[in-house]
Amino acid sequence: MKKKIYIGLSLDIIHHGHINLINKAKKLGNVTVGLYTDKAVTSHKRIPLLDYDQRKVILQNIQGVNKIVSQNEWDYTKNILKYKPDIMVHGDDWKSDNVGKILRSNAIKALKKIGGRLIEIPHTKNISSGTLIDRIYSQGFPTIEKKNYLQRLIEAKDICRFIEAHSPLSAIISEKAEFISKSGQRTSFDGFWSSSLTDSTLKGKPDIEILDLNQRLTNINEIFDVTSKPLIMDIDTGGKKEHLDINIKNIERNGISAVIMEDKKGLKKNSLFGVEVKQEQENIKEFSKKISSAKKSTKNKLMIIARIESLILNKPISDALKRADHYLAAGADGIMIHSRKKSTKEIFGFSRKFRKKYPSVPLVAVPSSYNKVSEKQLIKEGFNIVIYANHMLRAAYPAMKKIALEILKNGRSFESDKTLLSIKEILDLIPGTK
Ligand code: SPV
Ligand code: MG
Repeated sequence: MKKKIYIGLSLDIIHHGHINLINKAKKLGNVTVGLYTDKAVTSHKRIPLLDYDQRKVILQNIQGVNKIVSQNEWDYTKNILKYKPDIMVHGDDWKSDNVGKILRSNAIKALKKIGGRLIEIPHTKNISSGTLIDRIYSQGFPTIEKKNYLQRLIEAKDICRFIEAHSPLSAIISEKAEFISKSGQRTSFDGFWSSSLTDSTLKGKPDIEILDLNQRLTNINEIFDVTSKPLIMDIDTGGKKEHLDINIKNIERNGISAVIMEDKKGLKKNSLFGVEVKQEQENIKEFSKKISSAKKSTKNKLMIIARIESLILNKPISDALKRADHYLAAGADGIMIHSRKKSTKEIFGFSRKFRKKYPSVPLVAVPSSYNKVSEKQLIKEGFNIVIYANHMLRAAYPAMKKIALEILKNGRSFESDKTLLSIKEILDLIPGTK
């Protein structure tokens, strides 16, 4: 009887390295391919360009593949124990990768349990899906995919993690940031938040809708020039309803994935002031009209997320829930519920009731004040997107202030040098500087 051979593939971009692997596996027996689901890929890296079903069609038409099963985790253990292959085949390149080493040792342990063994094939030189995909993304993110990309991300991930980007450099830092846990779990940010607060602060202006749309879009386009992750834009109140149609079309054309529009009116003040300043919530009917009109202006690529300010203005949870009903009926694609409390009591009071009624409507949290909350808790309470709304600028400001004062105090910069990026590092930071 032919031996059972197992290989795991994400197969987002097919290349000769895959064919080489399949051909070698084929010689050993009947090949089962564990095709990574979108969720499995996304738990480790970017969401695949092609979704699971599209990738499966490709795989079904590749010679030498006898069976396709889905692999739901980046780790092989579960599938090895389930499908009990005689041999698992893998490229030997995973030995030189930190996460790969952990996967390899887990796979060897699982194979031992079921009496199987591992055969490693020399990695096909000068090719990897990762490099090809990076090359595609470095060309920019096709506008048409942006909306789909965020929606697919919401579907594939327990929670999507967005971080404020006020400048191209802050966005580059966040795009590249990656944490690998001891168990080999890779964590990174899924995209950017263009914040009205930090965009305004960066320009030394108050967060009162004083920057015009073109200033905001210029900043965003500069970020898009050098990064490749989706962006959610804070559009404050959305401005005058007479301007909304042109503005929304402009925003969509610029490749933004979603806007968040808040239900305030008059001179907008930052929500984190709460009722310490005069700020007024728009009435439900008027704001619902704004949502419908914004939605009509899109070509259904841009998501319109309605932001409810009831809790900010000390109104009850019931008011927020009522507004959610109306805003969704008006066509909103998701809801952001905001709170400035330290405790999660009110925000979870809202999310529990909301989730019962709307099991799958995207729900967004911005835990700037209730920052003890963990992503795990937010997932449990039904949130789909977490936005770290101002953290990159809040990190930069004290660092810059400290250096400015130190230079004044010491009459030179020598003492500050140890906390600074070295001259070599800054020269090497952006490719092409040399
Ligand atoms: C922003 O980042 O500008 C926001 C979130 O709108 S908050 O500052 O909390 O209002
Ligand atoms: Mg704002």
